[in-house]
Amino acid sequence: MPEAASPAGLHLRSVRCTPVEVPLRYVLGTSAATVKAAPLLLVELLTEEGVTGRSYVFCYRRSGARPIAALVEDACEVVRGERVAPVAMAARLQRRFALIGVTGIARMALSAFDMALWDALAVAAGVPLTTLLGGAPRPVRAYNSCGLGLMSPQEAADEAEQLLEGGMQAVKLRLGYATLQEDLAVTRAVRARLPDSVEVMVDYNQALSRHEALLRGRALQSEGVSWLEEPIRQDDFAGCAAIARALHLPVQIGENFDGPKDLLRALQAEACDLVMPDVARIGGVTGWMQAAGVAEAHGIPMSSHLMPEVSAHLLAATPTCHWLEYVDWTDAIAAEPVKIVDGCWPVNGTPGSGHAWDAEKVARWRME
Ligand code: SMN
Ligand code: MG
Repeated sequence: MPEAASPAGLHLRSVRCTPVEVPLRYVLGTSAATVKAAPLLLVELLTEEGVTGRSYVFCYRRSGARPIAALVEDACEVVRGERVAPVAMAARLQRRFALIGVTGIARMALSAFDMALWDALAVAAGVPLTTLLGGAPRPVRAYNSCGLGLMSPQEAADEAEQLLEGGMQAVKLRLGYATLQEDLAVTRAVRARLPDSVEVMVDYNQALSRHEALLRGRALQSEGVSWLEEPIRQDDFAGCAAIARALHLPVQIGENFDGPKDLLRALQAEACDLVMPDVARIGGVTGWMQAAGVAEAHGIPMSSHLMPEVSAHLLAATPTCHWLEYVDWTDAIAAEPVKIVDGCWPVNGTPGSGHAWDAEKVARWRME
């Protein structure tokens, strides 16, 4: 790789997509589906100047990887040969993809493409992505979101304790058992096992009706939990607003926001107290920074969803930075797995957005 390729002088040559399915150290049983292995799509953008831009997205299901790859390749064709300019390219691509609709996996593909463009710019400039965005490299506070799926109170308490390694100061518990009593039993078992200083977030993955969410939210708010995540259908902003008004426990949503416009609509509806966009659904780095401006304008704390590598860089440049969601999923393919230190993800001076994969490990977990 040439040392000091000017970021202004990068031109897009081609893209290579590699689907992998990485094993999880902790199985993640949510109320919607159980994740035992994580299908990821790795994206590498090659430039005429020899700089490679990297990104990846979590595909949720094995079947997601191929169609997302096809859409990334399609996006690359649209702007191939042009000067790398993610904001301008995002506008062009959104226009070109308007007929299929920039939503769902098309949104994920354009987000992956955007993240790789920004990575290339940061690598070429020889700076960490956060620096390119006006942030300062620094440790970002993280909560451990590995594991703690639906399981018995005893198992959950044991697992919660293991998740404190690396000095983690917060964990996230999945709820949405058949009854409130079961939700309470697991929450109490976890809360009782952890030091008071450790925060416990709870996530329903949209399991509840509005009525049930009010009942369970009222019960949970005296149980020492820090936020109530996606209690009901993610797009029912009026329902979320009613719940947020009724509870002093903060309501957290955002992993299903489709672009910055959804974050704006949610905040205009006063649907939540906290937001946590997913970089692959909010529109990549470009969409995230636009969303961060909207969150800042509303005074709403902003956290991330999965994909901690790039998210850490983004949070370090987010005015209302709250929590990084930590998962260890890419340890299986990383040249060097990231180590959490004192509960923080280290964003250091390494150029780019934190993607260095080991070719042999990638080959081992490649999905055919
Ligand atoms: C979640 C969603 C999808 C896959 C894994 C985990 C969860 C979270 O909602 O917020 O981490
Ligand atoms: Mg969630």
